[in-house]
Amino acid sequence: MVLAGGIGGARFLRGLRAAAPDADVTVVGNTGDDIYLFGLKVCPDLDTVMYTLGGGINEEQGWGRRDETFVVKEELAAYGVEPTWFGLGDRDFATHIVRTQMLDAGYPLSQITEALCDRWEPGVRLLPMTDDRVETHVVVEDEKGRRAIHFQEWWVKLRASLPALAITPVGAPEAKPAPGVLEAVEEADFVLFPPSNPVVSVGTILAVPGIRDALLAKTVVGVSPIIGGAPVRGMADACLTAIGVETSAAGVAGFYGPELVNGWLVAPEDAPHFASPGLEPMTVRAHPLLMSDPEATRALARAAVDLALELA
Ligand code: GDP
Ligand code: FO1
Ligand code: CA
Repeated sequence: MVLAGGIGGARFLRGLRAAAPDADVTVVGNTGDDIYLFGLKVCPDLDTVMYTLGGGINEEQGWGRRDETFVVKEELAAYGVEPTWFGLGDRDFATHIVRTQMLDAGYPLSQITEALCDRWEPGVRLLPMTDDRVETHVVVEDEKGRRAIHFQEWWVKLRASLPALAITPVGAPEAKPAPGVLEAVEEADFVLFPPSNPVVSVGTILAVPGIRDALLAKTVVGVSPIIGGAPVRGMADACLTAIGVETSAAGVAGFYGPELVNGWLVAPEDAPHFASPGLEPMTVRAHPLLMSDPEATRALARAAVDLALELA
């Protein structure tokens, strides 16, 4: 089993599929990034996993569809309809229309995700963390005062230019794990945390009551999303700063804690910084962490599996 955010999670999963082609992999996806736009339910992280594993992703961008056009977006902008800062493409729109239609017809997100995956055949079982509505909000402050905005507004529109005073997965405390999530944890031989954002991807999944507790009984191996004190891409450092965690492989390891994460893969240059006590009995192992090409990504996933098999 794997807990996944968007790009980091999806790329790792592609490596895992290559490293263990015969394994039954269940993916629990983050839905805290979800947002209603133009009346449509958009699930960026679920879609990033689905499109990446299904061969439909825009590889350079890491999110959205390849061969995308933006006619509908331009037409909406011509009507003056907000928001204009979120890049929904024409092909992507179809996914959100199908999803919203099914939600309106009463289907839970877990069943809708399964139906969408019938087309994309990602080769894993993709489950949303919950069928309940969870939205990550970020508290910011500027000349207009202090207010909470949607995570996507902070991330995509503001590019995290205002410091996050707080990051809250609204609705998570009342949410229930989606059907099959806790059962899949129980049945899993081990659990992998890909190099996803520890705060707004993996951290949000862990905020759904029951999931973290279920994982405590499991062998968990994580891959650091931080190499040499910086996120590989994106602005994960702004999220870590908001919750008072140092942007380092050790900082993220401490955030998860040794009671949850049993094995931790770090970049070779970060390994010397793990002499620090406090993380015992976590097993820390060095491995190149850049998912720069399919082979490096496969080797990274294999190293995570091997460590998990050793510790399980
Ligand atoms: P998002 O939802 O699209 O932001 O994607 P995730 O939450 O799944 O992953 C984002 C994280 O992936 C960022 O913190 C990056 O630092 C990390 N990341 C991206 N590419 C790589 C890589 O090649 N290696 C490692 N170790 N981390 C990566
Ligand atoms: N990220 C951006 O930085 N700009 C966008 O316009 C944008 C559009 C978008 C549309 C669909 C989708 O599934 C994802 C999209 N993303 C976009 C990525 C995504 O919303 C964020 O990078 C992640 O959720 C951050 O974790
Ligand atoms: Ca995300």
